[in-house]
Amino acid sequence: INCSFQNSVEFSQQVFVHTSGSPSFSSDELEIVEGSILGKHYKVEAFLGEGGFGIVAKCRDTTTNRAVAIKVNKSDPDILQQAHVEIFILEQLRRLDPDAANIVQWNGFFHDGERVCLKFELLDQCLWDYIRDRNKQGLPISEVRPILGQLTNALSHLSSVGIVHADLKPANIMVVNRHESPIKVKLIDFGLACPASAVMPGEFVGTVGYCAPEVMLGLPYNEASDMWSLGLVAVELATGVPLYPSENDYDYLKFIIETQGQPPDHVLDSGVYTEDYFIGD
Ligand code: PIT
Repeated sequence: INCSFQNSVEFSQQVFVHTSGSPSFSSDELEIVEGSILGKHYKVEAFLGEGGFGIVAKCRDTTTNRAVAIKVNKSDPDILQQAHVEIFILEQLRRLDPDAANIVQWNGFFHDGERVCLKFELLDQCLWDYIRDRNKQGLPISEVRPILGQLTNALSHLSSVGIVHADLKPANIMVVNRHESPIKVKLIDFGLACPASAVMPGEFVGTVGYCAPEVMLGLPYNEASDMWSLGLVAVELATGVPLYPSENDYDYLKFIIETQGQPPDHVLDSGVYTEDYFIGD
């Protein structure tokens, strides 16, 4: 397995393009509406999220009357291939207990016509919405601490099975039940995840404002890059606003260098994209 196909879904060459930091909803392209039946017995009740891949819908399993979250992938061949790699990653994660590891529980997949649908446990609200609902004031330390403890636990479990999440951000962290105390969170969206052993420097799509500088520069990366993203999530939880709010990858890298200094020359020299950011010698 290599993760290089991920760029090819939306971008034909080296372009650092990003998934959105915040979710929005629609299903026009997939022709799914409330009341649609997916597979044999999943009735769509609401839309939970959207991305280049397709949508995530809240569905009712009409055989058990249970509510589930279903990720419906578009039938586009590149997205289909991406869905198969995601299934490969989710199968690796089956070695972990999802509750003990603070990762979403995956309950297999089915086909809806040509579309691949992934079934997940239903969770409550992403941290992006959770912070927004508190007027972007930041969460009390009594909540920040347990959330970060659970996320470091999630990263430690991912590392134990050699998986890099590669898109850690508030939109990909879900609160299990916002009315429950203490608060419990789980990691979602392994659509960009990759075995650390199969990382291809320079072939990566992440989110501007959260991804590690080595990833942007096209240097080798590993599980440590998720820890960089977690640091940014930590600041955002505590303050309510992103540490490096940036419109584009150039401004983001500039922010990092202004606050943390420039990477040493020998590091920059081995970056696939160094020339895109640093002009001259
Ligand atoms: C939601 C609500 C929910 C679960 C999810 C999203 C799960 C999303 C997800 C997406 C992936 C993946 C794992 C989980 O690999 O209850 O809005 O691509």
